Formats: sequence, structure tokens, C-alpha cells
Amino acid sequence: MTAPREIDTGLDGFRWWPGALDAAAQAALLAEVLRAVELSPFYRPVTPGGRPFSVRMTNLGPLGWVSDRDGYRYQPTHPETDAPWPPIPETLLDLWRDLTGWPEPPDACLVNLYREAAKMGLHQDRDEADLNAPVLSVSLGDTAIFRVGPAAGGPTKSIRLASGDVCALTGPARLARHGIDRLLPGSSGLIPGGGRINLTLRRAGPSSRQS
Ligand code: MD3
Ligand code: FE
Repeated sequence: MTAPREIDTGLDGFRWWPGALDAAAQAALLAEVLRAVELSPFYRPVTPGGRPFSVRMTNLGPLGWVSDRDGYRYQPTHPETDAPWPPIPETLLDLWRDLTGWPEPPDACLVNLYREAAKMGLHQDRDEADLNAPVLSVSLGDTAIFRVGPAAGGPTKSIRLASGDVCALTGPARLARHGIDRLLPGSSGLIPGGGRINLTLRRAGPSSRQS
């Protein structure tokens, strides 16, 4: 791909490439993801406290992030079908390599489906073995109001993540607090049935450079 334009967010380590994927690339990626989801359907996880998420989830790759009464973890199979997660599309592996430069490929891709009223509270991502590895996020469909702030707490900043935007969370931003306040419903017609899909690529298991 041609190098996308990067915007300075003012948050050290938070890298943002608005419109990194053009309309054709978004449609092609969505088709690949929806094909995988036929085998590995979206489901609604519950928090360890038993509250259902408003976001529906599935995963791609050797490991997938799940949440249930036992807690948060990565596991190799879908919690409802017990089948292995489908592979991560080549397009996403290429994007990870081009934009993060990380020496190892991602081993987990969480697929979040936000219908109209879904949101995600402020949290940190710390269930991965190597918290130095970056996280790469791809947004498809309706624009989301994304909130992000320092790991230690303090003022947060609101950013609109639109369809085709890609962001990388690296170094000092890796443990940033972040969440999705709400969608702007109808801002994109990309997702059948409406809403937004976010793909989050991660290194979940230990890297071969550690251990
Ligand atoms: C900032 N997902 O799945 S992606 C998640 O849009 C999650 O579905 C949101 O937060 C979504 O955990 C946000 C952007 C993102 C992903 C990981 C991050 C931002 C991040 C990790 C650290 C800091
Ligand atoms: Fe997160």
C-alpha cells in the first residue's frame, strides 16, 4: 500500500492514519471478515460480574480474547462453537507489518460489532503477555466517538474514528485508558444492518524474543 497520511494526536505513542483504507479496500476487508464470521459467529460476552457487553464479539487468528464469569483471557477456540478461530486475513497481516514494523505477526484479532447503541467503557488492554508489542485498530462502518487518556488517569481526549481509519497504540500509549462513548448512527452505510466493526490486532501470546 502507499504510505497513509499520519495525524499527530498529541498523545505520545498514539498513531492515527485517517482514511488509511479507501472505500474499495474497506469493502474488500469487510467481505473477508463477514465470510469468516459465518464460521465464527458474533456472540455477546459477559463481564466477570455477569453483565452482558453491549458490543458483540468474535475473533480471528490462533488466539481470541474472551470474557466470561471466569475472567478475561485469550483462548484458541470460540466459546460457543468450540471451533478454532478462523485465520487472520492476509490484508491485515500486511497492514500490521507496514504500519507497526513489529518483528512478529499478530496472533489475535478481536472483531467488535457495535450496533446503534453499543459502547465500551474506559479500560486498559493488559491481558497480553508482552505489553511492549503494539496494538493496531481498524475501523469499519459508522464513525465512533473514541475517548483516550493517559494510563495514570487524568484528562482524556475525544477522537472521531471513521470507516477506514487505522490507529496504532505503541510505547507510552500502549497502556492508555480508552473506550467508545457512542456511535454516530447512519454515518456510513458499509455494514449490513448498520453500525460499526472494529478489528484489533494484537500479540497476545509470549513473543519468541522473550522467554
Ligand atoms: C488505546 N476496542 O477491543 S480500538 C478493545 O473501537 C477496544 O472497538 C475499541 O478498546 C473499539 O479493547 C477501541 C482502538 C484501541 C485499541 C487498543 C488500544 C485503542 C487503544 C490499546 C491501548 C490504547
Ligand atoms: Fe481496548
